[in-house]
Amino acid sequence: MERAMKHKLLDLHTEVAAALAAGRPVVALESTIISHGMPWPQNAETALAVEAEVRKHGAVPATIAILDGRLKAGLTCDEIERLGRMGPAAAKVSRRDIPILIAHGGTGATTVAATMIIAALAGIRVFATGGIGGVHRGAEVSFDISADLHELARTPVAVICAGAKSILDLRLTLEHLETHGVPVIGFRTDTLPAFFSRDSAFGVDVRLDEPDQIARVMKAKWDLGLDGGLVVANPIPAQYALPREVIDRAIDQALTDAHAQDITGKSVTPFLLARVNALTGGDSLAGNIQLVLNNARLATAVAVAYAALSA
Ligand code: PSU
Ligand code: MN
Repeated sequence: MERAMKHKLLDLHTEVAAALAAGRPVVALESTIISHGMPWPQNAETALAVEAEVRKHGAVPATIAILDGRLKAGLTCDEIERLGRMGPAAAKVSRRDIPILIAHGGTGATTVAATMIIAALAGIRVFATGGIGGVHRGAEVSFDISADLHELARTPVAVICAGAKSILDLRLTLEHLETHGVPVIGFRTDTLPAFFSRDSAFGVDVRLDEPDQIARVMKAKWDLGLDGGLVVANPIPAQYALPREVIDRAIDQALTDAHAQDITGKSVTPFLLARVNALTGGDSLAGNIQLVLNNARLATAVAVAYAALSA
């Protein structure tokens, strides 16, 4: 049975601590999606709806962030609202930023990478988000590869996502994951979903149709001492998928704008996400919300199955 691991810099919400101590399923949720991924007030509404979805299906949600210099696993409604209102004024925290925020008592939203680190510290093995970072288009010149990929290589958390947005080079992203030994599992799909689209031209390592099959792969990996995470790619529900040409046009425009404005470093992804949201309007936001809820449902089923295997 897995137990909550304590760390002097980490605050576990009491409900999360109780669930972990009892070996009950917990699902980690990220916060950059709240501050940088969606506009206020839909961001906070979505974060709360995602938590409710996890609860409804039998797990305890643990939204993760750094508040006033403390690592947090499990936020109150007020804390979620605070991050939602801050929006991009909140720091976007990846691995390299964590010690800086801790040292200065800072507040920030955690990316996939930083959420994985804090989840693992807390003893949480399953994490639901929207899309992961990856290898950017043009990375052979820019060297822009998300720290999310390096985290997946080293930190033992399964990340349930809708694949990756095609602001990224999906082929190179998969190559990077392969090199670093990260299994990419397609849930009821043979290809890597591309966030707003249910499929892409790129195959996954294995298609699994049931959550308990995914839990078994997680357990086998970690029982063997193979470090690192897994990507579980869950396609957006069909009724919310966007027409490919609509999304491709928006992404091309966003990339052109980013280039023209010489956007670099950690600003690249938030810039592209905001431009794609603005160019596609309400349709993409509705799809984005629905795919996160869909990922939360699958993550909950996987967490329930994994807890049963570990009991
Ligand atoms: N992709 C999305 N939505 C997001 C992100 C990526 O479709 O919200 C966020 C996640 O928090 C992810 C981060 O971890 O962006 C990656 O940023 P970067 O590319 O700078 O590593
Ligand atoms: Mn980057």
